[in-house]
Amino acid sequence: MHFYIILLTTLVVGCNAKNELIKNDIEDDSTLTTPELIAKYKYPIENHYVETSDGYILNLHRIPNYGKKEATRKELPVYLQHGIECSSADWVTPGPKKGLPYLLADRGYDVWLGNNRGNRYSRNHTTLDPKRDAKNFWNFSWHEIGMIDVPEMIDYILSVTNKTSLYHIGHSQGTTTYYVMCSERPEYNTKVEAHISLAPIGYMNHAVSPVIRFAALFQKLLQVLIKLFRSYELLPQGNLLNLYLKNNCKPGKLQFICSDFLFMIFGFGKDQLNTTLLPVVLNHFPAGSSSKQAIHYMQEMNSGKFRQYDYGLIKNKIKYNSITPPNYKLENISSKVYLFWSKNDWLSHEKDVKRLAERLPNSEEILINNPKWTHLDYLWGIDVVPMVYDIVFEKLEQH
Ligand SMILES: *[C@@H]1O[C@H](CO)[C@@H](O)[C@H](O)[C@H]1NC(C)=O
Ligand SMILES: *[C@@H]1O[C@H](CO)[C@@H](O)[C@H](O)[C@H]1NC(C)=O
Ligand SMILES: *[C@@H]1O[C@H](CO)[C@@H](O)[C@H](O)[C@H]1NC(C)=O
Ligand SMILES: *[C@@H]1O[C@H](CO)[C@@H](O)[C@H](O)[C@H]1NC(C)=O
Ligand SMILES: CC(=O)N[C@H]1CO[C@H](CO)[C@@H](O)[C@@H]1O
Repeated sequence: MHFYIILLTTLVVGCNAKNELIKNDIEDDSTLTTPELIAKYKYPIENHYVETSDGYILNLHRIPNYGKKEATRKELPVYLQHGIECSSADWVTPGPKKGLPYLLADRGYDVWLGNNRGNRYSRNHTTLDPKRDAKNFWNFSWHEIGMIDVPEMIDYILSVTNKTSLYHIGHSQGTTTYYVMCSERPEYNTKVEAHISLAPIGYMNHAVSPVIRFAALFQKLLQVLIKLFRSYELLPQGNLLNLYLKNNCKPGKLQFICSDFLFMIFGFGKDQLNTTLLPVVLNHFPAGSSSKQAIHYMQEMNSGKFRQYDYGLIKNKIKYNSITPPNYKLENISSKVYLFWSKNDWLSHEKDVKRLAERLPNSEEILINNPKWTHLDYLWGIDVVPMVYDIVFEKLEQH
């Protein structure tokens, strides 16, 4: 009898202790920054700053590999670029054994996590203040990120590591900015050994996300409202949505609202959603971007083109010498591009991916072997390692 009571208490205490541990981890991981998270899980971490040619100060996070045994070290660095409203944190929130940067580091890669202008880690500028000079500071789209931030981060990484090329992995907007860069600055094709596109976003007119589609209907009106209310920044850290998600996404609270919020935008798929991880994820996301980035995507949905920002007839004529914006020259992307796509992605639609693939001279498609895979499962899906990352590692090894 006694034995059973002791056993029972041990089990209960044991479980409680374990739950307590998980609970603390969840709370910690929600508030820590990317470098703090990486340090907590005992990986080496470095902070780097890149000053762009137009004055933005970008924060790169690095998990270096020089502490590893020479024989296990991989030759070329890997540079990861996040999507819209995301940051370097979204790659690492699932923790070691799940997060792509950790898995790459375990395999001996020197891992670099980019943060494009405007997100919580890259809000500094040599002369502009994101609040006081909002109109100018936030006057950029993913066009500028692809033309300036991505190539300048690549040059920085290559100079620090003394290499001539690297691997590049992008998720969502992180793929758009890659296509922009290699289309318009083709000399960067040779600096990338291979590019992995997770949920490719080039053309967008078949995207099914009802939230985004609905917003796109009112694109012109939204542009007026943005000017009127001076809301040049879209969903910065600490905004009302953030606070709401922070307070209500904990287990036991109205968690279904949080998951439904993600599902409505990115695609329904409960199977791959880890509800324990959700509060952590939603404390790091959204991380801030410009309203102009969202408007540029809406223009894509409405025009069916993958082209530069549409400033309107007159300004287009002055800026581009044509009343419509120029298309991106996808044929210039000579580097190897692996397109990872899925059938339940509400932003990266099969038809749009196929159309993109047709124009890319050196691409290969990989369809995710799970018909319910959504846009966000590439980062946080329960089975992301066997479904996606194992194939990514295989592809990198081939180069
Ligand atoms: C960026 O700005 C923040 C807040 O003003 C400051 O704490 C931080 O040190 C700055 N970082 C760089 C690299 O200038
Ligand atoms: C924003 O940038 C565009 C393109 O670089 C430029 O034409 C426009 O004048 C800028 N607007 C403001 C308010 O600075
Ligand atoms: C950089 O790499 C080149 C060869 O690629 C080598 O000759 C040179 O010594 C290296 N420089 C440094 C500082 O490691
Ligand atoms: C869900 O996330 C938590 C916290 O990161 C982790 O401990 C757990 O193993 C994850 N569950 C699954 C099924 O991946
Ligand atoms: C370097 C390169 O391939 N440049 C080409 C980019 O695309 C334009 C138009 O498609 C060509 O004219 C360039 O030669």
